[in-house]
Amino acid sequence: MSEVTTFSATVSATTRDGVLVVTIDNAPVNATSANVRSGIDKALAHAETDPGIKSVVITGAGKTFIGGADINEFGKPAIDPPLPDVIGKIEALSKPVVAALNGAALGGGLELALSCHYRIASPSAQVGLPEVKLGIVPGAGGTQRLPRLIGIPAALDLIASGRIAKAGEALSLGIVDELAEDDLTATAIKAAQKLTATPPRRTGELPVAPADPAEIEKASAKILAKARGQKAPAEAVRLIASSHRPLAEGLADERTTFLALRDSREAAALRHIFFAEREASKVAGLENVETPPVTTLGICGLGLMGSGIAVAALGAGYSVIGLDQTQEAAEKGHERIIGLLERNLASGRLDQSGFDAQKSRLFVTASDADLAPCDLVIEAVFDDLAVKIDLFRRLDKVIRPDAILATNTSYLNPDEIAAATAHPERVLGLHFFSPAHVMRLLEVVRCEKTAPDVLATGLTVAKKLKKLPVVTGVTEGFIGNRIFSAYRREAEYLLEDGALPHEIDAALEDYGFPMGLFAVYDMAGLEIAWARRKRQAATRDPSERYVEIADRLCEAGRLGQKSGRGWYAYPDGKRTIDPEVTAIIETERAKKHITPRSFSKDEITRRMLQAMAAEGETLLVEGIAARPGDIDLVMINGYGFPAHKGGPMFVKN
Ligand code: T1G
Repeated sequence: MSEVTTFSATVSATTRDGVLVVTIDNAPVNATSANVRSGIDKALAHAETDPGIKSVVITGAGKTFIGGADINEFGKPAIDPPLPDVIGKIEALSKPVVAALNGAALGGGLELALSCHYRIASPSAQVGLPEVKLGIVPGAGGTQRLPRLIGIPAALDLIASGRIAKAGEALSLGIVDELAEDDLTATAIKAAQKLTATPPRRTGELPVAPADPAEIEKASAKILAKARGQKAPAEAVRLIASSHRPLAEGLADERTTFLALRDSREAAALRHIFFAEREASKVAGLENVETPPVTTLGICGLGLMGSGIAVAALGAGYSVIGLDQTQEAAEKGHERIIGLLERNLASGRLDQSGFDAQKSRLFVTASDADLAPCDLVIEAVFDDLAVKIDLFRRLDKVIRPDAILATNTSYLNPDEIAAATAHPERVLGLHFFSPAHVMRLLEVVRCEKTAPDVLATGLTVAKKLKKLPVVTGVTEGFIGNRIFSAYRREAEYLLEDGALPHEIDAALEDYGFPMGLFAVYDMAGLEIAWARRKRQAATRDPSERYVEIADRLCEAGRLGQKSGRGWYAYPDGKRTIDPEVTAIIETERAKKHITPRSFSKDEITRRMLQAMAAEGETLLVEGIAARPGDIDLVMINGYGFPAHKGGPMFVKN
């Protein structure tokens, strides 16, 4: 093996038996930053001219092949060589080039691999073109080369969804040619040597297999329906469906489209979310905090929320001890959890061995003492302060002094719960969103006395549960429900001022919410908010505008969809505008001598967004939320705010 040749700070190579093995080492994910592109460019020139080099292998250092183009470079002056040029030179090289996928090959990373003449993957490798999740399309040949390898329908599925495929699927699709069970580089060198006997197979020269227009039409329609107004998926569909064009023409169209989308507000919003998700779990002061190992979770209350948490915990590899009030209730909870696991088995999300392993890690009981082995206990019992305090007092006597107590309360004050325990420093909030085994968002509540290692452990457990943790301080409703209350209030002001529920819902749905606020309200039920409003009545600030319309609906028994009537009527389950509700709204307006006026969709949307952003600003000033991006993540992942808009705080700027 020759000595190492350095082509740039992030690209080096050795020559082994006539094969130039090029390694990209650009932490943290080997993104194709300018330095990587220039290094590969120089390595290719060297390979082309050095007669001792017969073929080339390109691989990555660490656990990622190439995580994509460097997103940090977007919006900055372009630095040559552009990635498509480097990729074109790989494909055009007169000597065979083999991609050795040592890990994730995503975005520009997969596009670079597609331009190689052969692709070998380690079993841990993953491939994907997730650009649409950033509001863009692949910009370096993905929409043109992938269909040439795997056909239009399969390319539509991967690119328009942005999903990641594991090595096995990549092999079966034809994205990779071979899996290397061991020593990826040695296998790649052998393949590179063998390929010198035949002319390089250039992906760009392959024909696109003919596809049934009806099948393409059907797939495209499904993608556009799901895109809910986003531009990138539609453009991806157009580029892929027309990939039978001459390569140069398709590449030019793709590049123009990519550049236009990259500079769009929608792409800026999605990049904001991408980085916000990674910032959210970086909490000042926790950088070097040691977190104890957590292997066994206790879950108290095995109802809808508790069983969802249990399924998420079992899926993450934890052992779960479930506690309920009686053995019968515990058994019912066990059945509920197993039922959810069986659904995962039936859907293929879980295989039989996975199901058996998860089932074997579940134990339920009605005896507090059985929670003694738990490293962390999450309570998801009835949202009543006395009930939670009593439970935590009992658990104080049972669990180890270093074990952690987490409350899942939505509206109670976790500081009051913590204050009732012997060790308030070990208490924090873990506010899951229902269904807890599906919803990514997890508000990690930093109570007044929560110790740093306890908070850090909560974040570690959240990530292992595959949740999106966002730290919040203690306030009624934490971040999400505080903002939800503010925009519900604004919607009710709009009702009094002249708008109707279906007009407000239509404006929100046009903006990109999957469902309007009043439709969501009816689905969740009006009684919880009503009980809270009644609880707050005595201490409500008389100078604050209070809208009584929702109270009138509840007093009339209109508690939402499950009672057949709420903000809407539900004859045979279909949501319909109800003149009775309009009459109630008009009566309330008259009582306050309000002359109703009409509102445009834009005005409704603007007022709702402003109400969210204003409450968000307050949460930042109060120190409840650490960053605007955290607030955006909560509203997108917990309340349906359209991700491609970036969140209420992003929109505001
Ligand atoms: N550019 C710049 N930084 C990136 C990056 C990227 N593509 N991907 C990750 N990072 C940073 C991230 O911000 C974090 O930084 C650190 O790396 C670790 O990330 C031409 C134009 C690769 C699966 O969309 O999916 O190619 O917080 O926590 O869990 O058509 O990162 O440490 O300071 O996610 O091990 C397309 C995005 C780009 C893939 C690794 N590619 N990345 O997961 O680490 S557009 C993507 C990921 C493109 C072409 C187009 C994941 C990962 P910090 P992490 P991880």
